[in-house]
Amino acid sequence: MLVKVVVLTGAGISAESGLATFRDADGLWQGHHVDDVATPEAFHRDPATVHRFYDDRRRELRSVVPNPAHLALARLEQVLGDELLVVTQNVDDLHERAGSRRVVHMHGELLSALCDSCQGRFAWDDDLGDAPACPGCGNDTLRPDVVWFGEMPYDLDVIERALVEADLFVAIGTSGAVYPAAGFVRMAALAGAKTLELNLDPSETSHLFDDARHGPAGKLVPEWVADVQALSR
Ligand code: BV8
Ligand code: ZN
Repeated sequence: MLVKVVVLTGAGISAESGLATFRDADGLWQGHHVDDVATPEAFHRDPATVHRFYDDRRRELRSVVPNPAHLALARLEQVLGDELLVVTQNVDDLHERAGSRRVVHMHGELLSALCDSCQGRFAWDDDLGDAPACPGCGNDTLRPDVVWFGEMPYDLDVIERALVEADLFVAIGTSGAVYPAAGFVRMAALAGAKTLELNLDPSETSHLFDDARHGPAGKLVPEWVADVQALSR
């Protein structure tokens, strides 16, 4: 009997691939204040600093690879097909490089550029700091296609529909500090889903989950996927 599963991932699932998380000791927010690099106000105030922050992260993507947690979720998609949806807060492309196809980037993607003039979105794997021309309208108004604080996340309608239909909601490698993502466990639980947290340590919303397993995602996620595969045989 196939179950409908929604998996929410955060920076913790990419930590073992060598990408910094946000809040851990050596996290991204340590080097920069959120308000200096991840708000529309910061971008209008000082675009060069914001571009440097995202150009560095985009270039860093080339030096990392998916880890066993990403690969296990791609295997799970082979088993569950359309019954699985991965909703990620991450702007990296490691889920796709691991083979996952049913992935929603609610906070955008580093490998995409958004034009402030024509609102066009373009696959992009180069720097944006040197103000390249927009492929759509030619203006030099391209910005990182990421959702900054105060901006509306992408595909909330698709996500909310999947949450209310889910039999199982699993959060992996997320601190539960940023909304509306941190509220998804409540939405899924209210709709009758079972809820599971897989995280290095208890998150800020750990108390809202039916079940929680704590440890590195690279170990927990393959174990959990093996359990689901055994169940769905
Ligand atoms: C919005 C893109 C209107 C850019 C990001 C309600 C209450 C309070 C505040 C708000 C609220 N509603 C809205 C807000 C405001 C704000 C917000 O939440 N502020 C917080 C700080 C209080 N939210 C917004 O502004 C959002 N927009 O609300 O629009 C609206 C409202 C309702 C409905 C529609 C619209 C937009 C927020 C998006 C901002 N952009 N990213 C970029 O990447 O640079 S957020 C960014 O930070 C990430 O995308 C992610 O979402 C968040 C970081 O969280 P995590 O991914 O969880 O990472 P973190 O480091 O915190 O934790 C890592 C975890 O992994 C830890 O628990 C650690 O233990 C664990 N871990 C570490 N290693 C491992 C591991 N686990 C397993 N294995 C390991 N090896
Ligand atoms: Zn344009």
